[in-house]
Amino acid sequence: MSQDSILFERRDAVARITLNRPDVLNSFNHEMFGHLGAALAEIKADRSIRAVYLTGAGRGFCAGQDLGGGGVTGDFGDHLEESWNPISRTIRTLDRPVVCAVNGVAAGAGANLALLCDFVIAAEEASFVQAFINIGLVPDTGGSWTLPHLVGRARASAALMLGEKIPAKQAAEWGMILKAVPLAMLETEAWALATKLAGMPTFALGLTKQLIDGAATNTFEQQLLLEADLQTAAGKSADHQEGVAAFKEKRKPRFTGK
Ligand code: T3D
Repeated sequence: MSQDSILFERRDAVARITLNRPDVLNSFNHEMFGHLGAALAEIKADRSIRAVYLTGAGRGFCAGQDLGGGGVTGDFGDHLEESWNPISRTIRTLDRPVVCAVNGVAAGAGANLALLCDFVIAAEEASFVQAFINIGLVPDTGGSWTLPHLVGRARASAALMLGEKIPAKQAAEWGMILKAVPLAMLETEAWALATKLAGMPTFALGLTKQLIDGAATNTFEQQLLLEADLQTAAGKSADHQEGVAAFKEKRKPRFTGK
């Protein structure tokens, strides 16, 4: 499937999504929410897709909500529930890893869209701007949750309350993203990571994602119990059997994602 504002293609077990409104730094209009939602629904339903790669076309990754023509009209909370929040929930609960290749500036909900992903690799030329405060809004698209968890209160306060550009290298130093690489290396590095993940034990990766998010709110005791539950499930998987067999036979495992 290929739609204008969102390009969606399959390459083996990796689904590639490109935000594609480069003239407005891939900011989201109504149509784009629909197309991204459809692409994510297709990925969710198709278990032969084992990793997702998200990037932007042109010089920006995503400048958040399209502010052209006056921006959002009506109740902003309702708009969030209809547009950004379903995307945020789908990415965080998707039982497959999502790699985000941030090719340029990521602002407002666009920055937080990137930070929802499991692996964020950014071009050194890119930056992250919590632009909400610059237009009198509060952070959304999960940023008020993700940022404090990723970088701690002091740095989250600086990012969210000052609304200044945070260069990719600084974002990496802060632990906001995995790493910053030269733009010329971005696609190669991020794609290699997505391909590697697509060949790993997908079921266990999905459960690991649940554990990582669980740790944000669980007590230590709750987390031990969650680990026990999810290990029961992982222990029954074909990939666990394959992993052990390959270890015993001193060969590389051939994981199927089941
Ligand atoms: O309830 C709700 O749902 C509210 C939802 C809110 C979610 C949000 O995301 S709120 C935050 C919205 N986003 C912003 O406030 C960011 C606005 N953009 C910027 O601050 C800057 O453009 C950037 C820092 C991102 C990049 O700056 P720079 O200097 O590299 O580029 P530029 O020249 O400002 O932008 C290039 C073009 O993209 C320009 O168009 P032009 O002049 O070439 O025709 C600019 O108008 C356009 N553009 C950038 N951001 C947006 C946009 N057009 C529409 N909407 C945008 N968000």
